[in-house]
Amino acid sequence: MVAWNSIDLRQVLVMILAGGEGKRLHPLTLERAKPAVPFGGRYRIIDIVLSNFVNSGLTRVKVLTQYKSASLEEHISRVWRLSPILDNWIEPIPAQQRRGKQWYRGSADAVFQCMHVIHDEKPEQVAIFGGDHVYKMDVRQMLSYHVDRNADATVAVIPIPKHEAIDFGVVEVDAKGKIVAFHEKKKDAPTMPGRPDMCLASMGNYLFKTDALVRELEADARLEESAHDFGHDILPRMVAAGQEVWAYDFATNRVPGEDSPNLGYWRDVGTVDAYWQAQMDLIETHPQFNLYNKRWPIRTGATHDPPAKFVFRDEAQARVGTATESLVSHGCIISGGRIHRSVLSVGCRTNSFSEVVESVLFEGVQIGRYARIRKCIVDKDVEIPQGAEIGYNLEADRQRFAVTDQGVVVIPKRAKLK
Ligand code: ADQ
Ligand code: ADP
Repeated sequence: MVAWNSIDLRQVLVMILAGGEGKRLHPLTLERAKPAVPFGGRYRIIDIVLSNFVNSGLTRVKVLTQYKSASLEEHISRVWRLSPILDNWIEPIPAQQRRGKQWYRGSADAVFQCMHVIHDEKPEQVAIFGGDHVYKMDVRQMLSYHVDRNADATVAVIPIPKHEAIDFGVVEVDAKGKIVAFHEKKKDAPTMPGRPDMCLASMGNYLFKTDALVRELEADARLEESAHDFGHDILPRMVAAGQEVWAYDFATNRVPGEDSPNLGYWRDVGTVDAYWQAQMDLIETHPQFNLYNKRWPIRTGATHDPPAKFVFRDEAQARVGTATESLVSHGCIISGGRIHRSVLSVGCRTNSFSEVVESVLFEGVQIGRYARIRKCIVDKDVEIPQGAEIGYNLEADRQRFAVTDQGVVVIPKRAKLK
């Protein structure tokens, strides 16, 4: 196997696909792109994939944005701009309608429309990764696998339950790991040999040899009937033509500071339920996705907020601010009230006799006295009024808010509640 430290990492251009609309995350994505949705208190979803690249030493990164990208672009520009002197950069490329009067069609079109960057940078390899998944990956290991096989393209893969396969690209591989068939979002996708309940899914993360990528994108752009999508068009066509397209087994990836392979923890937080569950995963005593590994930090911007504060007022009246099994970000004031199994972003405030359980609070949320919320996602700057109860009577909640199949209540940004 080619050792990753013999590969010149500067020859790799990274393109992050961050333009998808994230419809299934509504109303959280009504005003922002999915990769800009807050996650884990301090972070935005895109911080996770960008941290994977920076921690892997890959620092020439373009983030391809499109849908409601203002908040995402602001975040990237403010937090992630690296040093041009060191030839490192992470920067957004907004959709520019460079090739005709339309926005990006599929994901391949997004890259095709940014072809000028590939021509300017002349990388040997191009990494094209999704911008909205929760996982840790040392990308150098995938890169050395890809270079070792002299692959035209390498697709990161992970086993998933068969009933979920309709939402994914599913691959069939030969005994060595070369992809022999690619089925994008098909109902009856083939299962893994000897595992009739599991399919091998594409994670939507690809490495391409630059000339193969350019050739395929140019050919695809000429095809009228193409959706110009990696999963629908580019990869199935390359596989059918017998090109060197390999599957990289994500379960073998191991990040520094964690003794087991990363346990295959990878979540597409594409629905509100999956998004809520991934945050509940963070507060486990021994989470699979551990934010506290200093050798693989999840990076984000710093603010000047003071530390979180917990106020002890009057024990007899239970006016004691406590948080258990929770993440509480800086700038929060737990001024009385009980927080349990919850994730609080920067600058939240809870008041006496309130209760916040199994909930996710975005920046600046205020919880009034005696208010009780359960299994709620509360978007930015919402004030939950005194005495309100949300999450205890879903029929009533449905009159006012979006409630998911699994009973998660979403209170949208700046909602005015009575
Ligand atoms: P999906 O995620 O459903 O499936 P898609 O909607 O194309 O596919 O999104 C892929 C990524 O590209 C996302 O990160 C999205 O935000 C972004 N994106 C989509 N359209 C874009 C555009 N026009 N411009 C910029 N970015 C855009 C894909 C693969 C499957 C695979 C799953 C894994 O097609 O094969 O199994 O990812 O989640
Ligand atoms: P409650 O409804 O919980 O009684 P109060 O508004 O009476 O809330 O404030 C409770 C306490 O919270 C204050 O006495 C103080 O200790 C703390 N507190 C309030 N605001 C701040 C602040 N801006 N910075 C630091 N501590 C604060």
